[in-house]
Amino acid sequence: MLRLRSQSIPATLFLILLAVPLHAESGYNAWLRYAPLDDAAAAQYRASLPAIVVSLKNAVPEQSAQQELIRGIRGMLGRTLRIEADIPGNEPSIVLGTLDEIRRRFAITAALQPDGYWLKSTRVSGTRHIIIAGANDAGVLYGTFAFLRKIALGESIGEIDEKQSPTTAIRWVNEWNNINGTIERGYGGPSIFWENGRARADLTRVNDYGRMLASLGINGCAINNVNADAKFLGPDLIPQVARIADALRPWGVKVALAVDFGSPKTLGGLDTFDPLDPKVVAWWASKVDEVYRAIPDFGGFVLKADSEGRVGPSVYGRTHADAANVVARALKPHGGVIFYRGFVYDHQMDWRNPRNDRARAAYDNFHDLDGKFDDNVIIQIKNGPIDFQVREPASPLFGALDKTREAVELQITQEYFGQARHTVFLVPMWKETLDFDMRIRDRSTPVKSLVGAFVGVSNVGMDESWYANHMSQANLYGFGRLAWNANLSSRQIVDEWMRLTFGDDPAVLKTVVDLQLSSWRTYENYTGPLGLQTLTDIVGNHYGVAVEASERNGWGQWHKADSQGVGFDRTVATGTGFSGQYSPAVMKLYESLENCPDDLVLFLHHVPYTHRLRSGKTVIQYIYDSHYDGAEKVATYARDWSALKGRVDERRYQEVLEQLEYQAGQAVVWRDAVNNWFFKESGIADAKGRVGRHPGRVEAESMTLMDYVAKPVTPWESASGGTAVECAAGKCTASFKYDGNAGSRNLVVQYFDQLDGVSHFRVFVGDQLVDEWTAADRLPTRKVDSAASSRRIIRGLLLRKGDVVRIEGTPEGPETAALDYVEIVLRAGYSDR
Ligand code: GCW
Repeated sequence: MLRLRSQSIPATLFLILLAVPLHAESGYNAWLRYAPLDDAAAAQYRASLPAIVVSLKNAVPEQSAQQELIRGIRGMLGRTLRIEADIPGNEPSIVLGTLDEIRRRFAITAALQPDGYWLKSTRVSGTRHIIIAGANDAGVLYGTFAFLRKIALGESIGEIDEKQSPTTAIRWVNEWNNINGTIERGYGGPSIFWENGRARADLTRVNDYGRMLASLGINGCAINNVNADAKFLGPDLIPQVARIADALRPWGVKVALAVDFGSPKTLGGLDTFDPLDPKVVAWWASKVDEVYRAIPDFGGFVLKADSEGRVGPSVYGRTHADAANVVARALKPHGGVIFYRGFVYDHQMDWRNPRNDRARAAYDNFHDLDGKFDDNVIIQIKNGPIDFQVREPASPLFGALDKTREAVELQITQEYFGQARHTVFLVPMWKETLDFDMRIRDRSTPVKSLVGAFVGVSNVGMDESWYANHMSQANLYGFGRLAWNANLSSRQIVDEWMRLTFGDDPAVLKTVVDLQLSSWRTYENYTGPLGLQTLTDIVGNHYGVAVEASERNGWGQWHKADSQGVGFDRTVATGTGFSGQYSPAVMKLYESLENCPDDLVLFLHHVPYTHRLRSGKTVIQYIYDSHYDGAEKVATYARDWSALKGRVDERRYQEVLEQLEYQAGQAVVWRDAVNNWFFKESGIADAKGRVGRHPGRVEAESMTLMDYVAKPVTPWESASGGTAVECAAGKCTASFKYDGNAGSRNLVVQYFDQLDGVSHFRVFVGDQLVDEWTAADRLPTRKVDSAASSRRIIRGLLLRKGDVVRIEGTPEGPETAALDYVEIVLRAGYSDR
């Protein structure tokens, strides 16, 4: 074997080792990368950090804490801490333990809430020790992560004395995973938990996910879809759930399950699931006993009943309290809780009745039951009254339950927010809900003061980066940080996340922080502003634009736009009375058109298109302008990110760039679709003359077509001119003559990429092939529609008047190599290179 000569190697080898992660980051370690600190910082920490670690307990979470500390210090400082069994008399050490253990050894203590921690530098007979004390075992773990975070962020640990306790005791995630490995509304690949009806054989990813959760202080995880399969409580699966619990336990994360209310019948073989029937009471009790025998630290259940086709207590004329309590009483002796979802509504509502209003449902279903729920029932309330839309007011139910425990449910997975293909940082939106003052009894009562638990619908998957978008990780990070301390600001959160995830190069930091902080407003601008909701295809994939999808059906997400006006009258005076579900002070704000904030005006009022907003703009002009602003802004995101080449590791640089360029293209699709729709409906022109006019655009249907056939697209607004050309032959071409001035131009090809085929495209100028690509993306549609609409930019083509541009499409499978239009422009996307 070749032996390296040791003298000259170590320094270079060390540098190479340090350099590697910069070029090959997959995002797997998210904010827990422990990237090497720069030399000066590392030297400082090395000088002040003890070389020894002592854990006062041998139990699991402390052991994880100790291992994490070693891993983190090794990564950041290139030094391996030595484990000692006991505190050394004359050498500095880092000591991990609960407050009780620390008190016994150091005779110092502090007041902490459960899960809280204390980072404390102290001296014993002149020797310095750093204490990481937890109120309980989990607190030791959280303190360790906090300590490592401080080092990663370059904060001083010299004379440290910091206490933190979480503001809410229960901080859980829900994973809408199915037993076959699919995830409802998951965009980061298949389940990390389940595969083919069983827990995955290899649960390494679950363990690593537990580590990520613990780093944020998240202490529970419901590992299956709330549209629950009763089988999860069956004798085959309980041991499987126990295996998953084993993988999460080292990180202090309790496992929980979503359950089906019909289980006593479907699974238990009873002839009823009536919550008041003694047989049903006994069934739940014995089932829960069985679960706790397998998993003694099991967290509890999540229950979606009487909603979206799930069975519930209404079958027997019972109340939600009856339903929640029968399960709660089974869990109670074991210390378990039940999260009962407030997301209960009728999805078969008559849209013709102007009094019907889905937004009222949660409050109407629950407020009369206040006081009837057992104390281990927590009503899990989505942030808004509809369903995770781009903007909603805070759910009035938060203010309607005086005697009942409440949880806020936030959606980390970006169902209505571009499904991880768009970057949208949700923390600013969540904070609006959490900080919203419900003015209960005319006193300051922000939502965050009313909720005792946080639940985030996370839906990570097997994708290396967990969500298939590096930027989306910031939403899990932000959820966890807010669940721990709802008073942190969005900027603080994103700044931390950013530095831990990408490092602290000031240019990168500024670009990403600006991008993330503006991204929600940007997304709202090019989707559904003014409280219109997302305007997406709500009866299909919840992804592409489909303005009318929410109208004239029972799902109740109506915006009620017609030729005269737009918006849903939810006032007490003339509408559905929704605004009356709030306290008088909030009602006053929402009830009158004059007081209502512009951002929610169409959520609460029906107005003519010419209504002037508080900003002075008309509603219709606001719709047009915001869509242009939004699309323009995403183009700047891609441009600004592209300027970071060489400052971010190559892989993540490329992946983020591709994502942002794609998003910039989709923002144009949204812009045109929504604006064209409202233009057609209202008949009012854009004061700035943009809507319906696209300089340099050549519709595919107006080109010279060989074998391509023009077809109408549904809904019409999802393609330019309402029409696409599709290829039914083996190969088709569409060509046109360029009649602009000579010069360098960008050529934008708007084509459709469905998920059931991989078409091939080639573009020629004259006889010269200038670009080719395959439509191999996995977009969530089989149709030629806005979700499939994709963009290819060919930059810097030197064109002359009279040049013939020819696009050749070769379809594959059911996909038809469909084309929408070509644009020849000076500027397109983020740069003119
Ligand atoms: O947002 C909607 C989703 C459903 C989901 C439901 C819920 C799990 O479109 O997929 O079902 O909410 O929260 O129960």
